[in-house]
Amino acid sequence: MKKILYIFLSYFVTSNAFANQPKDWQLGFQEAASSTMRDIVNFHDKLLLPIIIAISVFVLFLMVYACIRFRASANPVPSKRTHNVAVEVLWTLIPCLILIVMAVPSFKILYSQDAIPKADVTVKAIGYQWYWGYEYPDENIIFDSYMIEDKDLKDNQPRLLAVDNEVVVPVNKVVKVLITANDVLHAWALPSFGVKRDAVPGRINETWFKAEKVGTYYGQCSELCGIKHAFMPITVRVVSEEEYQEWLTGAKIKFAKEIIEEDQFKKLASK
Ligand SMILES: [Cu+2]
Repeated sequence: MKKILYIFLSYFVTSNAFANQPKDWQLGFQEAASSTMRDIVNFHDKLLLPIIIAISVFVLFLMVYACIRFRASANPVPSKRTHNVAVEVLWTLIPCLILIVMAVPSFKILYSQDAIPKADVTVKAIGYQWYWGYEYPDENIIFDSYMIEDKDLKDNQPRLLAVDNEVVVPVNKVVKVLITANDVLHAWALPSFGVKRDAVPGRINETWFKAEKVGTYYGQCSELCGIKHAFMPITVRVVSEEEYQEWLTGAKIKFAKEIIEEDQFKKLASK
């Protein structure tokens, strides 16, 4: 009972430390944290759901009507009619129109996900069996990101979603994500940013997001990739620009890809 009450309350009480992750008994999407995801949620809630409900109600009405109106007891001599041109034209044209109405906004969202604006930060995500590796190609940073085992979880870390090294990105900046894999197919997916792309060995896919709220966001590998598929989560921490710069300074030392002499680094950066 206490648990049910807690779940119920969690829908209305938002905590200060914003974290977007699946909730128990969740219905619908996670809260949107990017314009792309907001478009997807609006498309689903305001267009797809009304169409689905209207079609379901209409079909149910037709079935009930046919059961009652054409029941055997009321129709001792059954009708032999097989064709009705008007009805046949209508039930071909109306579904076509419905599909067109759905296709236009859906393509618009799809193309907006594909056209990547000028990136402020580039992150490369590489899928491995069974963890994610990350690279910041412009910053000489490389690290691996493993799930935290149950026994090592801290209080505020969600089970099966928290990782040891999180991806850190600045808020309100365009982050371009290059996605690939090293062994089998994986998929890099973050529901609250509306991001999901396959990680294919030998090929680089790309997508982007612009996080609008500071917080921690959780996603998972979304392509069945082997026995520990469920244990390679994705954690992205969105921070302010200052915090990001602070993190970069530390990460460049901790996760340095190559040891680069300072003057050499300056030369590379000026190119
Ligand atoms: Cu995977």
